[in-house]
Amino acid sequence: MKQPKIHKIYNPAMECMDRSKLRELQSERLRETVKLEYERVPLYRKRMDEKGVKPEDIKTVDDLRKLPFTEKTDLRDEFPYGLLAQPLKDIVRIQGSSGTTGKPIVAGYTANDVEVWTEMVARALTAAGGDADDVIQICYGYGLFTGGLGAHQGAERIGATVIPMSAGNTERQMMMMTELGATMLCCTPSYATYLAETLRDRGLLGKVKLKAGIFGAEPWTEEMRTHLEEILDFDACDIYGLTEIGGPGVAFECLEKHGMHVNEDHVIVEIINPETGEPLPYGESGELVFTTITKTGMPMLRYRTHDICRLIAEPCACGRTLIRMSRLTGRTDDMLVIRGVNVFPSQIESCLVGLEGVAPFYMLIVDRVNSTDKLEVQIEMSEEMFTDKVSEIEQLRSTITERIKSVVGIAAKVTLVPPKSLPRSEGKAKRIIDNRGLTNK
Ligand code: DLL
Repeated sequence: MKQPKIHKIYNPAMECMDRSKLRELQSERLRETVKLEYERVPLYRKRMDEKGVKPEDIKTVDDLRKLPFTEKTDLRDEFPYGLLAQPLKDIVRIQGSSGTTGKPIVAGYTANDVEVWTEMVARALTAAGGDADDVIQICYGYGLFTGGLGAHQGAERIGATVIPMSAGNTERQMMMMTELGATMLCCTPSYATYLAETLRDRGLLGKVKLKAGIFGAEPWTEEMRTHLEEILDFDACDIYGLTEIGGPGVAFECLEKHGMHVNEDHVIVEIINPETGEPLPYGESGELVFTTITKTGMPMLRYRTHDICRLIAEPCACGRTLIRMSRLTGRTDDMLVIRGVNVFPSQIESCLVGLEGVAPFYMLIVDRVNSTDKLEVQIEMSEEMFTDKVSEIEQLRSTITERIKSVVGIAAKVTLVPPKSLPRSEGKAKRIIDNRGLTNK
């Protein structure tokens, strides 16, 4: 039997604020942040001067659009300390992006910023039903990546018992989870799936006490949630964040599981048209942009995330008044354009999860043959399909091919590969191999 859902509010004063009061608070904090950036960060002063905007022109949230955008390239160009608004002696922590290519993105945090971030994660854990009675197993990587330390700080803040496993070593993760009685799990959704399936295959599910999991750092789907919840009989909640803005916890799901509440007393969120940069109304899909309003070490004005989603303004049944962001449907910069069609890995995933005979591990491989783009989708078969149901493989392959054609709109070559043959990741899953040498902007 599932536990009854408890709608906990970590800090009701901030999470359930009247929205007009929240807007006043945001405006006040925005004014302070803009002043700080203009006085301390040469790049922001230059950008604002170029636009003819002075700090005193920014009075309320409505003036936000007068401000320049910040891009990931700005962080690379100003690497490592060019965007700091405080002397290095006041920076207590450096965190970095988990990306594997190019120059790293690093962000400096003051003690205040670590505190803000801790508060955001504490809210996220509480919203998923966590409290001091919980034993929280963290298998996000600890290190420059914000996942491990971020989840850790939040878990300690709510008084939980933390098992700081970091990523990797599945055998050990399973042993600790079952022996120490972990009640909550924090990791990427792809690793959670791998762990869940391995626990199931080993017949260990009876020893698992998990009541909730908080999964983020990479895109996942509703189908993946259902799959995980079916195996582990718990609540799987989404959590979003990025190094530049404050790590995990920028937005989090409550047990209603219908979009992630944005911590709007710490950040202002906008959705813009990625082509024109114009703000879009609530409900429309576009690029997510954040302005931090309580960070002091490396505040960000209108940071373009390249993540695509929509904002949900309707009140949530949990009682929080914080706006919600939908699941991400992709990124403006990892979107594949294949024969003129926009393809997101999450679309392929939605065609697979729930199908008997396949594991949720797949890879998109794009090649250009005689000027035509070809998409191959490699998908792992389940152990059972591979060993006992060989006669059904062809039928499965054609079902998937049809699904992909109807969901994505293009034909793909589907290859079913043996179980556990695709590379596993302990961090973010790598789902695309693009051999065309294109950048899909
Ligand atoms: O991934 C922070 C994080 C750690 C979030 C743990 C959640 C849990 P970065 O490494 O800087 O930070 O990567 C940020 O990851 O712009 C998104 O494209 C993607 N991302 C993060 N959370 C989600 C999510 C961390 N819930 C980038 N769904 C972001 C989809 C996500 N994508």
